[in-house]
Amino acid sequence: MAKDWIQYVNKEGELTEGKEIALERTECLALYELMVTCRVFEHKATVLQRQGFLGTYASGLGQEAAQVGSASVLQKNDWLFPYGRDLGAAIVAGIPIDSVFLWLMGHQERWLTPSDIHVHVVPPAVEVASQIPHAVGVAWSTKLRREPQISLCYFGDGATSKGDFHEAVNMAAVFQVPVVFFCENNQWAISTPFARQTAVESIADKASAYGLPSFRIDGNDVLAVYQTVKDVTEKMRETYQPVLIEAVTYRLDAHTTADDPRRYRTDDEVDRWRQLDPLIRAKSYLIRYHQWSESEDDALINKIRKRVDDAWQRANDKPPSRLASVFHHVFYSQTTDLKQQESEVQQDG
Ligand SMILES: Cc1ncc(C[n+]2csc(CCOP(=O)(O)OP(=O)(O)O)c2C)c(N)n1
Ligand SMILES: [Mg+2]
Repeated sequence: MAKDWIQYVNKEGELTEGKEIALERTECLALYELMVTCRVFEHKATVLQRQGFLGTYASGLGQEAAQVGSASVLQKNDWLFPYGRDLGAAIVAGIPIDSVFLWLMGHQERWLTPSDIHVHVVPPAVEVASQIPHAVGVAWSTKLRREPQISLCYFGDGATSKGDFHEAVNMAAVFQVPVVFFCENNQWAISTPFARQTAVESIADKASAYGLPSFRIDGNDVLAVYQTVKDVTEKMRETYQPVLIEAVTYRLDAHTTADDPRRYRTDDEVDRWRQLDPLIRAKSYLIRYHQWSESEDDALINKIRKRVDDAWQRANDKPPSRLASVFHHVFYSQTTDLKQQESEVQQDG
């Protein structure tokens, strides 16, 4: 039997029985505004990819509550390890939206050195699960330096089948290093459904094999995600105890813009999850408990659309990225081979 899950707000936007929400109206609205920002960004990035401006794009549509609720908890100098679908989380952690667009167009520099960032956000991992050992290494070093920072490491359900996941979680548990292992269980790993990914009913159940505490949360309920990650990280800053969190959510869009999900999943299934859309739920909660109105909602969406459009304009005004830059930032000091390859690319123009 899968572990019980934590839910604060049900799909109708009603408070779950026995739960209390400590957040004021302005704090709830701030989370909602971030979710709307992620949603608008997802739409814009998908359209821009279709128009040929961006490379292949992996949409986080439907996963906004999981990303916003968790990344919002981070504090100055904490570390965030996103995977390729977590651009929303990176924006929440402070990466400027124009830098995210630039990254999608092959620029790396602005991601690595944005001026106004307060959380360390490493570039998103495209190699499945490769970021999980990195997060453990960083967290171990912060612990050895007796710093209070924590690392928040995202990965998908598919990543939990990789050796990197098992090695990293085991080491974190043995050395007690402060990582939140945050699994966005979106039910699919490209065309592999959750039931073919693992024989356990819940990713959270895997934690007991390593001696870790774990939580299974409704990943489409931003308040449940926020509160759980907040409680866990407050303790972790003192105890260094790593934790595994499974946020149960759904990938509403295709795996990437190069995928056709109708080949492997039914419209009925997608429609069922659309009813659980995290933005609809957060909006219903605000209407029900905080007098939020449709006109305020429209105004917010228009404001965010303009913000995202302006960010795109700034990104698109930059000169195109240089192919030779792919050889930079691979190693701290460039290897002889890479130097050679870079000079060959430059000679070819
Ligand atoms: C090491 C590695 N193997 C295979 C791939 C191809 N690949 C890209 S995403 C993906 C599935 C990932 O599924 P999951 O971890 O559930 O994340 P999701 O894409 O569902 O968010 C695979 C197999 C890859 N990028 N890296
Ligand atoms: Mg997945």
